[in-house]
Amino acid sequence: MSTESTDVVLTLDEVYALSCRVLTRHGLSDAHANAIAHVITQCQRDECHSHGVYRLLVCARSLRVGKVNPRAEPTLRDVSAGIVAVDAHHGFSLLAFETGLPVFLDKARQQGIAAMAINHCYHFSALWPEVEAIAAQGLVGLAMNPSHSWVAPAGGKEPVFGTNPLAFAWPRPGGQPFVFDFATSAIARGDIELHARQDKAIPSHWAIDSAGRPTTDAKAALQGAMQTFGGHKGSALAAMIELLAGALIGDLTSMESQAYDEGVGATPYHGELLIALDPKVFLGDDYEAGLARAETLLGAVVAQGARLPSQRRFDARARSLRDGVRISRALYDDVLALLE
Ligand code: NDP
Ligand code: PYC
Repeated sequence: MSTESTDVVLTLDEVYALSCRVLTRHGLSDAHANAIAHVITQCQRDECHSHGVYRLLVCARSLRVGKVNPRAEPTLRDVSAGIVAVDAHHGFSLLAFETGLPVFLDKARQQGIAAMAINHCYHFSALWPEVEAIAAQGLVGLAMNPSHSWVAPAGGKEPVFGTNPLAFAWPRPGGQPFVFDFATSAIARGDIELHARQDKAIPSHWAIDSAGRPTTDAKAALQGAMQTFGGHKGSALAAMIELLAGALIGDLTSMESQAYDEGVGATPYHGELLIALDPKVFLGDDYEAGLARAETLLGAVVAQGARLPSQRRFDARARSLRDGVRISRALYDDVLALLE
């Protein structure tokens, strides 16, 4: 660890070890702590600050309020040839994802398409590590989940939807996959929380205050309602995610998750839906030609100087692998305080 002015620089091994210490100190089993530390380290490595080391504070608070089962052992249910369900039994989602992944991928390879429902989980993480894990196996991946009802529908002022992320990954021959992962709100709530921690103003299109007026005050935004991205389009996608990754998989919507929380301030409790598609099954003998056509398409984007989503992350990843990661002294001190 080295320090420079107000930042602290950590190696990735140090981030992982610190995360494990904090999480086990708060009662998590080693299996949960390792799964979570792995994803938090990946997010900090890729400079996804809203879902990196900052999430240790969120996990610790969620454990302290006593709702999460810190030693839950996920169980699998073989729903059909193309569907597997993983019950997280009130634990965090990430161990459930790891537990279900091999069966889910197997089903996708056999059927060409498969779905995995994760149920009854506390969820705080970014989705790109999960769709990247699917693409690393040569499959196309989609993931989505509700959260707490923090977001007003386009045209309304009262929170109904969660920040509902949608992530997609497409495997590319010999390179990083094509990946996007975004909240269907204008920004992840974690980003507004980070602005509030630092007393920084937010853009006025991110949220309205509790009186329904656009606000640049991050704290007022957290008390009011977030806005969807792209107006009615983000609103429709947010609704789709409530339906697919809530009602369809027999789990809570964001409104229900918020009510379930009873005001204690834990991370949202609900389900997640993942879909994997195998290009080898879809394309058969045309597999290589199909992937080559995808490369032509993606090449036409970058050829004109536009960037692909996730390119910032991949650049940050290369930098962090070389130089370590940088977090603010204030955040580092707050994380260390969790060990006291
Ligand atoms: P951003 O708006 O920062 O980024 C969304 C996506 O757009 C990323 O893939 C990003 O790639 C890409 N992107 C950004 N700018 C450009 C550009 N100029 N050109 C091309 N692509 C671009 O993310 P959000 O704030 O919406 O979400 C952040 C994270 O929060 C996500 O990982 C999401 O999973 C997580 N989240 C989790 C929730 C949960 O319930 N668990 C709820 C809500 C969000 P790049 O990263 O390379 O910039
Ligand atoms: O940043 O919106 C968010 C979020 C919700 C749950 C986890 N992250």
